[in-house]
Amino acid sequence: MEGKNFFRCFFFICSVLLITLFTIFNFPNPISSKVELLQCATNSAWCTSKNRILRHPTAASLPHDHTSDVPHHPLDPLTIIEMNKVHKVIKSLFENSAYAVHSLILEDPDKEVVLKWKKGDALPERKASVIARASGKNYLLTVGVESGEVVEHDTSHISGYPYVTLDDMQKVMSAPFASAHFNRTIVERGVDLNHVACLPFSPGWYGEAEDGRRLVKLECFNTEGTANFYMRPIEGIIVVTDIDTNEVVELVDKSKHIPIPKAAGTDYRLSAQNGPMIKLANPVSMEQPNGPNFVIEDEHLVKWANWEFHLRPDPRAGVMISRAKVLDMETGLFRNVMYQGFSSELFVPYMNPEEAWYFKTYMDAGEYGFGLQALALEPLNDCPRNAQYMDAVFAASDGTPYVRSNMICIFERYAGDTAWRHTESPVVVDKEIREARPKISLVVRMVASLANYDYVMDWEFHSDGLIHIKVSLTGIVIVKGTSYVNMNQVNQNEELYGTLLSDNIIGVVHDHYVNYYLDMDIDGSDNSFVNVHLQREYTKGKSPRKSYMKVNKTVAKTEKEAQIKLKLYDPSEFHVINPNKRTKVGNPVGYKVVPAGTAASLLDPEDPPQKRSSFTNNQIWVTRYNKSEQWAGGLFAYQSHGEDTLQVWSDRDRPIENTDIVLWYTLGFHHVPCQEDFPIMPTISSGFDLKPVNFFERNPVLRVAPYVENELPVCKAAVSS
Ligand SMILES: *[C@@H]1O[C@H](CO)[C@@H](O)[C@H](O)[C@H]1NC(C)=O
Ligand SMILES: *[C@@H]1O[C@H](CO)[C@@H](O)[C@H](O)[C@H]1NC(C)=O
Ligand SMILES: *[C@@H]1O[C@H](CO)[C@@H](O)[C@H](O)[C@H]1NC(C)=O
Ligand SMILES: [Cu+2]
Repeated sequence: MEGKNFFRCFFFICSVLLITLFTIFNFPNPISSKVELLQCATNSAWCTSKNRILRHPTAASLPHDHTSDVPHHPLDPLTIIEMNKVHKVIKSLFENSAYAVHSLILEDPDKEVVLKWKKGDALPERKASVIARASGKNYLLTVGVESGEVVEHDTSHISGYPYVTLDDMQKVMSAPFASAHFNRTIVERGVDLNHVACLPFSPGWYGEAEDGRRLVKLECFNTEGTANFYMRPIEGIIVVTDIDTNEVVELVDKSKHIPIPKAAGTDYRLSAQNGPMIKLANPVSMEQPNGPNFVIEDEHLVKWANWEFHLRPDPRAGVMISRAKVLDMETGLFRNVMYQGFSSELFVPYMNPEEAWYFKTYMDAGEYGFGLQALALEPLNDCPRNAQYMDAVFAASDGTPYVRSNMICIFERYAGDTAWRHTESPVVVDKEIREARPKISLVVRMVASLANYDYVMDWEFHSDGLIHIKVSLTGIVIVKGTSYVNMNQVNQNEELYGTLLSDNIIGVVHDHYVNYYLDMDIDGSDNSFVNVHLQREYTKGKSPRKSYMKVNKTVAKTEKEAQIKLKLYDPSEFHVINPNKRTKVGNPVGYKVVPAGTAASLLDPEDPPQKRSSFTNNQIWVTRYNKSEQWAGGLFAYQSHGEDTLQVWSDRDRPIENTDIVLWYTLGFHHVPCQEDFPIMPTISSGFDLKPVNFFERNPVLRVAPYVENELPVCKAAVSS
């Protein structure tokens, strides 16, 4: 009670100041507002202000109705108005007979057009790229938003199907219950038919016998007594179903002796926890009394510190970053770094060849739509208090738009790290020198929940020019039922395909790969890829030293020369440079990709899943820019054979020197589950960097001011009323 009065008192003292502050903030006079802020911070007015407790109500973070949105930039996603126009065209095209829209997105204007466009210019013609299915055929269409003109592209040479729609999934989930055999085997296993959920898993592709039908393999779970039904698999039942007809094609009914794992201890919800809690009694938060340092102009153009980029949600990739440019403090000019970057495909092969498991080799972006599965973020826990959110407008399977709110969050991060520092001891200089600068970055985040698994996808921009691309895995490991409850029951040589995590539950070994498309344009589109090889050189008696490490640079001439498998004892750096532009001292300007998450696939290259996801054959690839080569696992990844993949494009071995090139990076994790992953796994992360190399003339964050005590707010937890 006393605390509350204390805060109220401060609120009154500071309220006058606050009003003054708001008046000042409305004028572009950063110096005077900063002075006022200092006074207020010491009085903690910010700490009790409504703005701190409710998030800054800026235009970008207010829930907003998108019905009248208009595009401002050539790369802005299609608006509701535009999608409705395209929807009409599609409907009339199929003459109101049955069709399904699998994807309806902006068709990016040609790169030259976007590069030439300046704010204030008229927008280039708005076009939609539509993937639809009707009468058992895939359609790839370009639709003029205003003209209604339709161009159909021939895709008859590409195998596979577009990603399943939410409608497809919803409809097919009830298909097993039409089978009397299915009902019987469920009841025989002691499971109540009212507590069964069947999830549609993509079947992969294992030979031509599976062609000609769009299939799913449903696996069923007992939902009784837990929200975490994934821990209660009804092992050995796979219901192979035709998505188009909902007809059960085959029922695999094995492993009847395996019991359904118990529900106890599987629920992860707060309400289901009993026992002592780990308590962090003192809350930790990041305070930004003056609001964020970034602005989002015209809904999609993000400007922060020395960075500027276009950000849009995409139903397949999730987050698309375009036109990323960094301000050069030496010249005051923005410089191009990356034309476009996004997660192009995923590959998650489970390592169990048995009948109910062998097909589990998911390509989540191409089979399910990575962005489509990104649900609303949970403020304060998915993203910090100082985050702002961006909504997505996606198309439903009839082609009508809907809003996915809070799909992406954008926030500044101060994690207590240093951007650079040095201390010089007074032994050498008269007076000790201590210089340190805080590292502050900007994070763009999305979380895709692919049924059981959650992928937290971050793009983190640093003011020293570095871009950190991070994937965090959490959520629920897909498990296999077993009759074992203790390892002492398992024969020494018996293959479990995983780890016994709990009674009757095996966490099956698997991998996760995420391939990134990175169209680097370092100071322009014509770039080269350089292998900066580090090798051992011998001094041959010319020095007391026997050997040293030497740098040997080789420019890759063709695509095959840029198929890179990382080697720990034969290392290289990998640079994308602009050979036509040099620094003052004569080095070509560049960026390097700094690998991490380097798990490499151990599957046979001719194994069907590996062929389909052959982008995991190398960690780094470089291809010649081609607008239609975006999806590393193929345009139609679902049941694809693997003839439209990054490997196939790269094997054309086109010239890549001093031309427009695309860098591809495959981030990988091997995952041998452990007991800590039960019943829900603690987050594990890995990320790689795009880092400037001889891009700037000098340390680009030299002229960053340090923090001083008075500038930072000191707040207590928000007072509840
Ligand atoms: C199977 O069980 C479900 C749920 O009780 C029921 O709705 C359905 O009609 C049953 N199917 C058959 C073929 O009996
Ligand atoms: C540098 O590397 C290239 C390609 O591996 C090799 O052919 C060449 O001999 C190397 N040069 C030196 C000086 O080591
Ligand atoms: C561009 O990519 C498409 C799809 O892979 C291919 O058919 C076409 O030949 C490519 N064009 C060039 C010039 O490589
Ligand atoms: Cu995993």
